[in-house]
Amino acid sequence: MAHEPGTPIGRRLFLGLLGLGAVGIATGSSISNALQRLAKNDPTGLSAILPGGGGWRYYQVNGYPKRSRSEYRLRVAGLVDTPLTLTYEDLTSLPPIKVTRDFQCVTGWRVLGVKWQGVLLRDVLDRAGVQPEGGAIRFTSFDGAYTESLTMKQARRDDVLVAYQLDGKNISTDHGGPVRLVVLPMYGYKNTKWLETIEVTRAVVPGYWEERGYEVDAWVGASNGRNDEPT
Ligand SMILES: Nc1nc2c(c(=O)[nH]1)N[C@H]1C(S)=C(S)[C@@H](COP(=O)(O)O)O[C@H]1N2
Ligand SMILES: [Mo]
Repeated sequence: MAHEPGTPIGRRLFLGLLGLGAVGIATGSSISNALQRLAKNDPTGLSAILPGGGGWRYYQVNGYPKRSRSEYRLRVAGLVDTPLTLTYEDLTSLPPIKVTRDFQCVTGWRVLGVKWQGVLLRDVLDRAGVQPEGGAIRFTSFDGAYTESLTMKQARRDDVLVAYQLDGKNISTDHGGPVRLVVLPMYGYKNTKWLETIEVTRAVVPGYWEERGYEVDAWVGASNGRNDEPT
């Protein structure tokens, strides 16, 4: 959560909330809840100054689905020699990879120095064995709505992870836990939260936002008409 219970709320932030008409306070729900709602649906950028918020927005197009680590399964399907159903422990027993990179949403917000831990998508693909005609990946989410895509060449990069930790902790439900995709060189929308299926396809099938106008190749600084500095 963006706001840790018990953290003092600064005067500047409090006045900011009043300015926004944070009715939660007036109607008696806790300030903490008001802050959390604000951080999740931030019209102002104010959540960037919340203690512990660090600039994150929480995005979801179809709610925040919850799945525990023990009930979690990742399916690897499509054009593979051996379709797989991996448990959380199957994933964490693959060689762990740690990376630190800024997280950049195409709408403009950025979180500096995010630490991820996970496994290479490539390692997962190699366990299943990609067939020669497999040219792309289609990702689905257990939110039942979100989809994404990568070319096989992109999917096999050293900076594309199936991630299970964020800043040293298990990835929270808000952030797409227990397992989400992390495509470090691309904009946030590639980073499918609540990852459920990795399907090898012949060609790219455009994902949720790609059907709504975002570029299929989502390189930070070189796509979607933006010029953010890659880091
Ligand atoms: N399942 C799912 N994954 C998603 C999204 C979403 O709405 N649903 N939003 C995407 C977008 S646009 C961004 S910027 C990041 C935001 O990650 P966060 O919610 O952890 O901040 O998640 C991406 N992955
Ligand atoms: Mo985004």
